[in-house]
Amino acid sequence: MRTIPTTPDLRNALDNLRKQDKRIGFVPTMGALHEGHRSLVKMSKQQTDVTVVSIFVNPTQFGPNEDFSRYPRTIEADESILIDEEVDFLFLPEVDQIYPAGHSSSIHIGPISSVFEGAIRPGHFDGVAIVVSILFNIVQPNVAFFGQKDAQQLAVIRKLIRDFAFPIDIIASPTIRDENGLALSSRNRYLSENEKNEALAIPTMLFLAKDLLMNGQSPADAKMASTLEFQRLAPNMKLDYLDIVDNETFQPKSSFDNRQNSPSATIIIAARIGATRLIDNLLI
Ligand code: PAJ
Repeated sequence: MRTIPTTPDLRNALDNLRKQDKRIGFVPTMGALHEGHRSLVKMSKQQTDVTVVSIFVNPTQFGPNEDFSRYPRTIEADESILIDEEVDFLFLPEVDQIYPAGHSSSIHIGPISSVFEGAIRPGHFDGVAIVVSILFNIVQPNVAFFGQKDAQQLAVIRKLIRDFAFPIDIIASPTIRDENGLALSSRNRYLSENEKNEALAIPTMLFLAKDLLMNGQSPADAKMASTLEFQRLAPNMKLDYLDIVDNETFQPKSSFDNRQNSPSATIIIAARIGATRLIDNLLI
């Protein structure tokens, strides 16, 4: 694996490979890598000729009171995972490679970026949209891989691709969970054992809501029943939201057709335990 810290060096290396008609796969991350990230890398290795991973803790997607400065940075462990997976290039830029002095442009994706995660984290998806666009322009991949774990981010990226005509295929990868069902997240390392146990109410609630919807309950009824069950199971957690939304627009669904073959809705949840905020979802 070659670790490359600057944009021109990465461009040169990839230009040569592109001339040889190599298919380039890209996995953008903020590091603190776990099995969820590893699954994206494995997908890229299987489906493309050259895999580029970026690690960049993007300041523009963190709010002023969020965890940017304490976001876990574990670069040595990350590099060894990526070497193990035989990644070709690690792009590891400093802030000035992504946002050179004087950088002032922004991207606002529209209504989807101001509901749910976007409502609670104002400006978050604008920060994701600008950094992913810049990374796409630097790497110019054929395919980019994103996790279903961040369902709203995935929908924002798909909208970005359509609205700006990026010639890049987006592939979504299923959420990787631990043996108890908790979705893996770089932020799980902040949780104590007790908090981790209580956080299991999140996947329990998701699977309960799915059962209720599949058995014909309306989204409103399924939402109410699973909210009550969540509060019973996790009295110390603060629920930010729990809802059943359209996959593409993230607008709440007033009805759900349980006979459809492909998923049309997503059950979404965000909750806090102590100082840690967790999000999860289930496609139905
Ligand atoms: P980060 O949180 O590091 O996540 C990088 C990618 O890993 C995202 O596509 C995310 O959805 C995926 N991922 C995280 N946990 C996962 C899990 N348990 N199973 C499967 N995939 C998982 O998301 C970001 O970084 C940033 O917002 C980024 C897109 C890099 C822009 O800065």
